[in-house]
Amino acid sequence: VDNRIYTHVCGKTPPAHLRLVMVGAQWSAKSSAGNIILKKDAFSVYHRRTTEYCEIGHSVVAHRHLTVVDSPGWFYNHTLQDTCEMDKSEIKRSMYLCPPGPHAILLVVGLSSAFNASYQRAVQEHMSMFSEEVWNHTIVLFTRDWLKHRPIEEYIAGEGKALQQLVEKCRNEYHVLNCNFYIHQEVLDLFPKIYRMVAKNKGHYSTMEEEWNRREQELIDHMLRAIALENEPVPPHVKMAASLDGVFVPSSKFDFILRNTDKISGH
Ligand SMILES: Nc1nc2c(ncn2[C@@H]2O[C@H](COP(=O)(O)OP(=O)(O)O)[C@@H](O)[C@H]2O)c(=O)[nH]1
Ligand SMILES: [Mg+2]
Repeated sequence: VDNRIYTHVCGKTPPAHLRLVMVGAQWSAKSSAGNIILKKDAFSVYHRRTTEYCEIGHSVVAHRHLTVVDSPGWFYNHTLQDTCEMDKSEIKRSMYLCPPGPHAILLVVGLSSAFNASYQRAVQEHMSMFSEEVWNHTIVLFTRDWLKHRPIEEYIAGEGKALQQLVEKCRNEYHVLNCNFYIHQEVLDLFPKIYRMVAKNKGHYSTMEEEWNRREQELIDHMLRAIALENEPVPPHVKMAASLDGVFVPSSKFDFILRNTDKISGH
């Protein structure tokens, strides 16, 4: 069924090997969700400690090769400035660990914590470390077992504006995964959503593009700085050279040639 959806939208065969990156706040169950998707304990899950470094897990699920990159998260209500440089660079690195870029970024949101304005700001600010294009490749992955039998749509509607805006930013692409115990169908149901998104995007998220955008921005900033400096009135710090009009410069190579053209040309 996934293949048919993909071929219908894209006109190509779907990728046989899927690359996914888990991002999100600490304790949102990124590592647990990664393990559930891979159907093995690829990433360590501790009660007292959260992930510090990116890790890569591979497996074959329902005849698909999967590569999942797990990343450290940010503290749920920290601004980007609050997050330490090491965590920031690890989070950024996650996208580069599955070259040439992930088919889907799973933005993990735990259902047990209230998604308020500061949680939203933390998500926005940390996601801004990637290029804006990242949002077109992101699916919100709701984890934890709080939902019981309540439909997720009801939860999203009831949770308030912040969560609704986040889901809208991800083009209403979301999925619920229980990380407390393995439900095969929940994992299987994630794949058509990923394939549909990849088909719509006509490909995966490209870290090459991210790199180019970053360099382009750097160049623009550099030029803007140069223009700003140029417009500043600077007092001349070098004396203007005196004009040499009418002065004979004996060492000039051109002068020598001019004076000897008849000899050179053989006249
Ligand atoms: N009750 C409950 N606990 C969970 C669930 N998923 C993960 N946890 C626990 O939450 C903690 C953090 O999970 P982890 O996957 O390491 O989160 P991460 O920091 O986002 O990677 C661990 O102690 C897990 O055992 C869940 O669905 N229900
Ligand atoms: Mg983790």
